[in-house]
Amino acid sequence: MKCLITRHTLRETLGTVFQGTPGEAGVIKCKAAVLWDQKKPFSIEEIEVAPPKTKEVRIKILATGICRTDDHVIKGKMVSKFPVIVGHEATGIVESIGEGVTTVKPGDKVIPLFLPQCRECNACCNPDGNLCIRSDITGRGVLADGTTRFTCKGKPVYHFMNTSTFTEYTVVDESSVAKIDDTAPPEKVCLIGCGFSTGYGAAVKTGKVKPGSTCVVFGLGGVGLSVIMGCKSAGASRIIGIDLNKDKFEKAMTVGATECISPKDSTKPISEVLSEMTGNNVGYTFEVIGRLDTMIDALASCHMNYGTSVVVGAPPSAKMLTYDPMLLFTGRTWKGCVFGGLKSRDDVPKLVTEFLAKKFDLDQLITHVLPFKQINEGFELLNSGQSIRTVLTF
Ligand code: COD
Ligand code: ZN
Repeated sequence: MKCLITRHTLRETLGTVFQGTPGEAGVIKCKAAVLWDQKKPFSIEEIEVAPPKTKEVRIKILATGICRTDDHVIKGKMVSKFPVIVGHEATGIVESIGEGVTTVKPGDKVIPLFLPQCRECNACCNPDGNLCIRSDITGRGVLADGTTRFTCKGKPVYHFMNTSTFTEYTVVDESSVAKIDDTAPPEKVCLIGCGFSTGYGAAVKTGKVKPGSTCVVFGLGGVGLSVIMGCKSAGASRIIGIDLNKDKFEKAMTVGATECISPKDSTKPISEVLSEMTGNNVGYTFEVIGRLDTMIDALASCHMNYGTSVVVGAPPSAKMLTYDPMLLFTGRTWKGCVFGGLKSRDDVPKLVTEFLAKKFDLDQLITHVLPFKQINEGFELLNSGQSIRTVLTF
């Protein structure tokens, strides 16, 4: 797709960049997938993308993954204002920067970050924290200054989770962008912007899986597979995958599971099955489904004294959980994490470097690659369960 850029000319290379003074780039007209309302398909529209203001960065998107959270907005399960440009798992090139931006420059290859890292708030300053105060978890749909950079047919269009990547160009706050290695393949490392890191970080950063341990992963979708990769990379000697759908087992074994079971194969509670299988030695469990019953199953399945259970799946909103506190009294640790507990601006570039060093393989997670304009087809693949990750290329 071609973009019409006013006031300045872009180089037609990967480094499509504005060469002028920060803060002086013009408006860009380009194509974006706009959601005008919930429960409606995406509409490919011409939009205007305003130049980045102070401490903002305008990015040309090269590739973007489709994540279940984007679909939550379409289905109305996640609060959002409309019209909106969703998408939050991408790779791009910095096209221009606003005044005061110091950590990226035009031409840099970057990953936009749905979880910002301002490096000033309590969560950012604490070595164990990552839920930056600037995260847009309430669906404000605007940048830090309270306004949007997108317009379409004369109407403002809202941002999504500080990223909005289903567009040829987006604008993000500097706290929501990480520079990555120039040689990284955009259509692969975009997964490090969400799905992969959410699972992998849950194992290596939040769970702190120890070498030689036994891990159990409940839910073998793309995020669960990434948890398995994290457990493997941390040196777990036994990784048991659990899913109702046995079709998920083969891929799980390919990425590092040592065995897979379905809860349907036994009448016993899954915690008993796992205890028998492992000689009562499950060090870590991960809930990667987002269900209340499996959160309790996962907690009960780790060792009663030294076990750790990590909630990775987002719980259904407005639902409460009842559990026997004895499960915790005996010594278990129950944790949760967003983005795997990773500090986004610090850890995303490191993960890209580790990917380039072949520490893990993202190809296993990418089942489909489609041109951006086929975005609605990409969501059909997600909803029919045919895809793990679909990546859209521009
Ligand atoms: N028992 C066993 N397996 C089950 C059960 C069950 N009762 N129910 C479903 N499953 C299996 C399904 O067969 C499927 O294989 C798997 O669980 C779920 O996988 P997917 O493909 O639906 O989903 P993922 O892996 O892409 O993502 C699932 C999450 C729950 C991790 C995701 O929806 C989520 O909550 N992500 C974390 C939230 C977050 O960090 N959001 C920020 C930006 S995304
Ligand atoms: Zn996501």
